[in-house]
Amino acid sequence: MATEVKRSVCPYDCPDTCGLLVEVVDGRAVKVGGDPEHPFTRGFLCNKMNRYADTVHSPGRLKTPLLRTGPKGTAQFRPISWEEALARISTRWKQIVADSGAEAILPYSYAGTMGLVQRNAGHPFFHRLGASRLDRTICSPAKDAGWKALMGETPGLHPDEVLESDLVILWGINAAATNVHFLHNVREAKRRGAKVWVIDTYETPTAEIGDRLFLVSPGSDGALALAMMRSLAAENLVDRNFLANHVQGFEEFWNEVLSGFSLEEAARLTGLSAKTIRQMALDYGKARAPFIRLGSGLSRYTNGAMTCRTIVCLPALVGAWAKKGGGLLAGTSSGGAFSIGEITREDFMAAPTRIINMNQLGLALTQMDNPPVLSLYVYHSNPAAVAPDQNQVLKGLSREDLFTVVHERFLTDTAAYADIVLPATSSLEHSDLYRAYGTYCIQRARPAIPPVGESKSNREVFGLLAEAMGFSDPFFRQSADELIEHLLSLPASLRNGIDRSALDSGKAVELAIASDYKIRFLTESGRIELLNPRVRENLPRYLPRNEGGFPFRLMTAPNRYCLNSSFRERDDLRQRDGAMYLRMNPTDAKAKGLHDGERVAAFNDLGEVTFLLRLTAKVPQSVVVAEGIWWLAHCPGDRSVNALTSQRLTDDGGGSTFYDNTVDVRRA
Ligand SMILES: Nc1nc2c(c(=O)[nH]1)N[C@H]1C(S)=C(S)[C@@H](COP(=O)(O)OP(=O)(O)OC[C@H]3O[C@@H](n4cnc5c(=O)[nH]c(N)nc54)[C@H](O)[C@@H]3O)O[C@H]1N2
Ligand SMILES: Nc1nc2c(c(=O)[nH]1)N[C@H]1C(S)=C(S)[C@@H](COP(=O)(O)OP(=O)(O)OC[C@H]3O[C@@H](n4cnc5c(=O)[nH]c(N)nc54)[C@H](O)[C@@H]3O)O[C@H]1N2
Ligand code: SF4
Ligand SMILES: [Mo]
Repeated sequence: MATEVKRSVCPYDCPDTCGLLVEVVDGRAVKVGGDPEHPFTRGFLCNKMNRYADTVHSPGRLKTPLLRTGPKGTAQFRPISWEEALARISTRWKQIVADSGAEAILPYSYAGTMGLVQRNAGHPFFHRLGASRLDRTICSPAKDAGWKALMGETPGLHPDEVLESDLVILWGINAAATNVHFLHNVREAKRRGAKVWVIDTYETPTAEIGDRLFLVSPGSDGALALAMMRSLAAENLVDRNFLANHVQGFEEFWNEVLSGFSLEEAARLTGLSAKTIRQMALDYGKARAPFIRLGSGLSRYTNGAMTCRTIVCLPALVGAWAKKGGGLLAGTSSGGAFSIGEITREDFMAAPTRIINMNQLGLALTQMDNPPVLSLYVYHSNPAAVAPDQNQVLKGLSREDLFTVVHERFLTDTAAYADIVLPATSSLEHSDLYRAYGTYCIQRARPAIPPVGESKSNREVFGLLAEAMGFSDPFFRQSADELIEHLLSLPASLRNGIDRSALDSGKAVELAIASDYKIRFLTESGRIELLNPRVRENLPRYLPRNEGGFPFRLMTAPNRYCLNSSFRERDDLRQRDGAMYLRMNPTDAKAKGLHDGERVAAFNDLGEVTFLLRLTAKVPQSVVVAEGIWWLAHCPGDRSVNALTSQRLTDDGGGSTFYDNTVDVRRA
């Protein structure tokens, strides 16, 4: 049988958004590799995706719709036809709408696929239905709020600029796991003489690339940034010319915040010495073109938006933006490349409906009234594993009166609680349009293989549900490709000059950001707004983290072997990950009489989770680390890490606070 090679795109929630080359034999993907012509992928994939064919053709793929036959959570189902599944769903929903109103129905989706069309496919349907709306804030809205407070709509620094930098700071990002292709650029910068700093709360694999590793107390980075800026000003290392021409409010910032913020205070909060902080300021201030890559780790705290906002001030003070290679990359803002409104169709909403924060799903399912949530429709997300306060989420999902439908590729922890499960296509089986959030590339994908089993794409399923509910708008009958053609026919300045035929052929093309984007700031005043009169706190300042009440601060960071709860279907990756470890400093373990390899329980007010203990000096005292999100079936106990994380929100943006939790640990 002949091998065909087809282009596709990595659909996962990763800033790199790699280009793929898929080898197809007889309708099956047999090999997936990186596209050598993709400017960021450069022909190699991460260790998760270089065996993507094993995910796509995994024996665990769902192949037919399923109907629950046992108690919720026990994953007992029998196969049913699509006709029966759609009839059951629409009958139940019509009843709920008649009895309680459509707001009793809640969609829940997030990042299983990042393709714009499939990802947002449910919005028009649920708007037309009049369902409750979901505030999709589980990831990094606090980081966005921090960036926007100063920089408005200014695009993030192009990742290739790092090649021109002489000081690269990887701040709150474990790029070896979450942004591997960026590290290619960082290595090249290093080869050209740049120094690399890593600022984190424990020694991650990314520390290997750093010349210096600075470990801070979790949630204290705002204090570090403020103290560095105070030193920069005190040592006359601020760029007065840049401040005068491009920055608003430095004087107020100095008078009201920086002048009163001592190095000693920052040392107490961060755990770094005052001498170290001052030296960091001197090195940063003297660097020719310092480049900060800001991760989202430090934004997932009750002070997260303010922490990010404070760090975003640093390049403004030293005028780094004016230098080739200098500035800060929090994320690329390529959103304007497409008219997202044509996909989400807010205009289908007859009247604004209530909005439920996705970080508070547990509360919504157990305590909401007027009306209570009576039906939950989950697609491309796994809230039983990824949402905070797992005990409350599972309590809600266990409700006998909650009608839950889950559209999935695998029988996840969430699907185990469904009344009806629908089988979903993988990215190789449907069309989509992608834009990256760590580069300026966009790409179009067409199906490389036919659907596995009876699986259907998000867009197809919402078309069928619309028909079953009697929604007649022709929009619901449009195919994904028709919608993509429509989106591409609408003008957008970011797409000016792109090679449309390259895009249509499946190749990645780069958006053209304005050449003066680092000097013409897209804020109300046209300047970087250290002082921003339009936000609640006019100036950045130090906000404390959540203090918690238990002795260890719990880091629940991503790792290389999974992506949130995705890829847990893969035996090879789980084996390389080892087991669900809790990593702890040997001195802390000794004080508690705990030993490497034993079963321990981490606990707090919210719950208790069993881990295997791993002792390592890479984790500082008073911190414990649980990397990756495990499926319950693979846990040593009956809960995974999010039974320890709270539904508290960030200071701005309504974000999650996954890293701002404390626990105690004992032998299990
Ligand atoms: N392999 C893999 N890749 C992924 C993911 C994954 O799960 N696995 N997740 C994807 C998703 S959805 C996203 S949003 C991104 C995640 O991207 P990021 O949120 O940027 O995640 P990380 O790169 O792990 O960065 C988090 C880092 O912040 C550190 N950290 C936590 N608290 C603090 C703090 O107070 N101060 C400092 N300085 N550091 C702190 C953590 O220890 C961790 O190393 O990655 C995406 N890519
Ligand atoms: N403790 C802790 N919890 C976290 C985080 C953390 O750092 N620590 N990170 C948080 C972050 S940043 C994020 S973004 C969230 C992400 O949380 P989620 O958005 O829930 O992401 P995944 O866990 O990857 O689950 C996505 C699911 O979508 C399914 N899927 C994939 N493609 C499709 C498709 O085309 N259609 C359908 N219907 N299904 C599909 C996959 O099989 C998978 O089960 O997790 C958050 N949870
Ligand atoms: S690095 Fe990220 S975008 Fe690239 S293949 Fe891996 S998960 Fe996908
Ligand atoms: Mo995320």
